[in-house]
Amino acid sequence: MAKKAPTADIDESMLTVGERKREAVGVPAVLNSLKIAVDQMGVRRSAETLLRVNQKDGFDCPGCAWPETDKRHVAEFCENGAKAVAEEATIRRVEPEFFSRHSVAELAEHDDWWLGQQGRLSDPMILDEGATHYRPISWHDALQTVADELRALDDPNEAIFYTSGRASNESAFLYQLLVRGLGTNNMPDCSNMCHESSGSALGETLGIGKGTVSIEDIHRAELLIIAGQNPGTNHPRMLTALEKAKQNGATIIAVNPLPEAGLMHFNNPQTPRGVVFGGTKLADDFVQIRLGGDQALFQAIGKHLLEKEQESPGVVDRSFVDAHTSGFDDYATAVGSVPWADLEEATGLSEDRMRGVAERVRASGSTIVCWAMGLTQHKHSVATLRDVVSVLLLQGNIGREGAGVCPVRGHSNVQGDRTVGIYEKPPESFLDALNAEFAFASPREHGHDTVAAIRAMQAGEAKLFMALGGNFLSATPDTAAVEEGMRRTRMTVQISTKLNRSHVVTGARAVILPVLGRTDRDTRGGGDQRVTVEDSMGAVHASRGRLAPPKEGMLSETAIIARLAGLVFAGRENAPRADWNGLENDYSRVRHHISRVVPGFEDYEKRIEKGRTFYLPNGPRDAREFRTATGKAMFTANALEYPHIPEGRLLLQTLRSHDQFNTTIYGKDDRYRGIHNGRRVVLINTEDIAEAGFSEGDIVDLVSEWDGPAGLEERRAEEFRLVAYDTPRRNAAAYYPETNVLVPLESFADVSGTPTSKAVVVRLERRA
Ligand SMILES: Nc1nc2c(c(=O)[nH]1)N[C@H]1C(S)=C(S)[C@@H](COP(=O)(O)OP(=O)(O)OC[C@H]3O[C@@H](n4cnc5c(=O)[nH]c(N)nc54)[C@H](O)[C@@H]3O)O[C@H]1N2
Ligand SMILES: Nc1nc2c(c(=O)[nH]1)N[C@H]1C(S)=C(S)[C@@H](COP(=O)(O)OP(=O)(O)OC[C@H]3O[C@@H](n4cnc5c(=O)[nH]c(N)nc54)[C@H](O)[C@@H]3O)O[C@H]1N2
Ligand SMILES: [Mo]
Repeated sequence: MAKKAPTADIDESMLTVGERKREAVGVPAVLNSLKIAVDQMGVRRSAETLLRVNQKDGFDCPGCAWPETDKRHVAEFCENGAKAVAEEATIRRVEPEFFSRHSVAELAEHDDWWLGQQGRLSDPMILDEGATHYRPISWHDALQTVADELRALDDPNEAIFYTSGRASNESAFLYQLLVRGLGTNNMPDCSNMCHESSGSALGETLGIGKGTVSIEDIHRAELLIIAGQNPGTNHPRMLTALEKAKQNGATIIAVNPLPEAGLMHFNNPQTPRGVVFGGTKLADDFVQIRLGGDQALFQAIGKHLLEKEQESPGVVDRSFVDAHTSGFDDYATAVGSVPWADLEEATGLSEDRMRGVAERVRASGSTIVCWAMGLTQHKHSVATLRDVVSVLLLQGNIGREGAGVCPVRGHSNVQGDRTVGIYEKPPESFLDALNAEFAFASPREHGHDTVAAIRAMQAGEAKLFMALGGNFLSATPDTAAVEEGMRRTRMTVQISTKLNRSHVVTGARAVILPVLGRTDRDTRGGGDQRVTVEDSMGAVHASRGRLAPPKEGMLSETAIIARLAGLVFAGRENAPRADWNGLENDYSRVRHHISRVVPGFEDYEKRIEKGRTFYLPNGPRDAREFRTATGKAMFTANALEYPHIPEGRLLLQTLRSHDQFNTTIYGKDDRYRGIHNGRRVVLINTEDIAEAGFSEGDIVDLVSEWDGPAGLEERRAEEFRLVAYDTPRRNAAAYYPETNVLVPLESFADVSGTPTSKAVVVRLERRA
């Protein structure tokens, strides 16, 4: 039997701290995810649903963007994938009656866990100006209300259109068409807070803002460096690929301030080897680096390789460097002159230790570097990733088997959304193709990214905020500032599956448009519809849900946007020419448009038939073709940067527990790290606890300090418990989104604008 929704928020006084795990997955994971699934949807629906995840002609897992292998297991089992599915396929419902029982003010007192746990949204709702409660509204009136508000804007740049990475290619493509049809590029997305630094660095140096490896490359690499990533929790299916790589003889180096269980050891529940024989050791070398020290580590590797090349040529792949790269000399001079003492200070590692890592790189014939948020959410992230690229270029590790860059993407279709046009800085070529296809004039002025959007809201310049999924309020930095900004708008619109805090901190008016999710059957125009997604490695495939939708008459994202666009553009000059009604009822017609606008989607419909997957073209991977400013892969010379931690302060990284998907909190445990029944903890080195005059278990406030233009700014997050943990001195960790309130809006990465969620200067204050 499914369990009822909780009636109270997380009670942090129940929190317990147990032992940290030394390995990931295994049978406990299966049991844990089954329990969550059964709580949400009962036994029968759990079995029915979980068997369909990532199967050919089934639905794409709404969890992470890690690719499927061609031979899919029967129920390729992933604990956190199962939780993502259960969260969506829950039988709990949030119906109009729920909203008449709870005022918006009351709902705003709850945390994201409580809100999400209440169940699936099923009816369009509106909050009228001055009203205390949302009330139900018909689909037609809801969409007409939003359309009227959009049509009434004096300037389309007064609206902001956010996208989260679960949106399908079809819905995202229509959404960007709607937005550009209105006349703005104000399209901040979750990517701005996520892999934007990767896109910036890779676009500049390799000419494509994506990874250059396939899943087979991972299996065949001789050396895998996994930096700033916690795959055991966030990409559990990646562990299967790493296991395979190990079996093929690969070496794995994990670079992380924390000894994450999933990096160390993997117990595969799909194999007898995992269940009975204790699994596979993963990391051959765990490099416990200081927060933000990665640029220094990669400069050290480059420096060492170049020194060895001097001693005996052959380390550097000269023919590759000469034929395919630019900037080698400047790079060599730059890393040649960085003092080892600086590299040691930045990383907390000795020169010998770093040379040891570099020797493994030297010995490898094919190297892949994988990374996620630990590398992208720092002030100097773009520079760090340029240095990662340079190290790979030295040995010709781009565009051949078992080698390359692997930014491991987050949301299941975040990469696809960008491919089909969700971007505040669209390339001209994309806009030209869009104009030709739909006979209108796209706006050329770049739009707001996430940080700029928040500033526009604060300044009262943003009148309307619409979100295609996500939880803008809780995912963005500086929660208090965003809250104030959201409240200043005239209308907020959420197209979503579940309640979250962005639905209860609203503009003067607010509209909720509930949508079908990946697992739901979507029947339109007489046929079941499928949508398509692109995984982290540029492979596109279809996804089709089978479950009965939460409520009769509910619409998909694609249908909602098509219908809204029809209303917005009715009788309008300079609007995209499209058969909105036709698109709403047959998504293959959306795909047909995509195939004519976005390169690489030719014969789209055919290539996704029968569960087939196709790879989008990738110049560096396929042909060592680099569309950069120099026409070659670029070495770059970057000044060394790393965070400076003032006396008596800590550097805080904000990360995910094992029981959450971003701001969606599945449960209250972080099993691998030994945290149970609560979330307000700070993981901190024992000696730092002592030095600050505290004891383990003490409750403190975290106060962030930011040297802003108007002097020292402070932000506070209250009541966190100190937990002694194996982390470098003065490097602490705590969960997002509870700590987002501490991240200053002005603290973002150079070039990419990504908030610095992995480097917040804080002090601890005793609770009075
Ligand atoms: N179950 C589950 N799956 C998810 C998500 C989820 O929330 N839950 N989120 C999805 C999304 S959108 C994303 S982007 C990904 C996120 O996947 P991850 O990037 O793995 O997520 P984080 O929890 O932010 O973990 C950051 C990791 O980097 C390390 N780290 C932090 N700072 C540094 C640093 O300066 N240097 C180095 N070398 N390491 C550092 C941390 O110790 C931690 O291990 O996962 C996706 N998949
Ligand atoms: N401090 C700190 N902040 C961070 C990060 C960090 O590491 N530290 N990580 C950043 C990263 S990497 C990311 S990607 C962002 C994530 O930011 P977002 O993508 O904005 O946040 P999510 O929590 O993934 O969004 C969850 C909501 O999406 C809606 N939803 C779920 N499924 C669907 C669907 O199929 N369709 C629609 N329309 N809606 C759906 C539900 O209403 C759910 O509540 O957060 C960023 N913020
Ligand atoms: Mo992300």
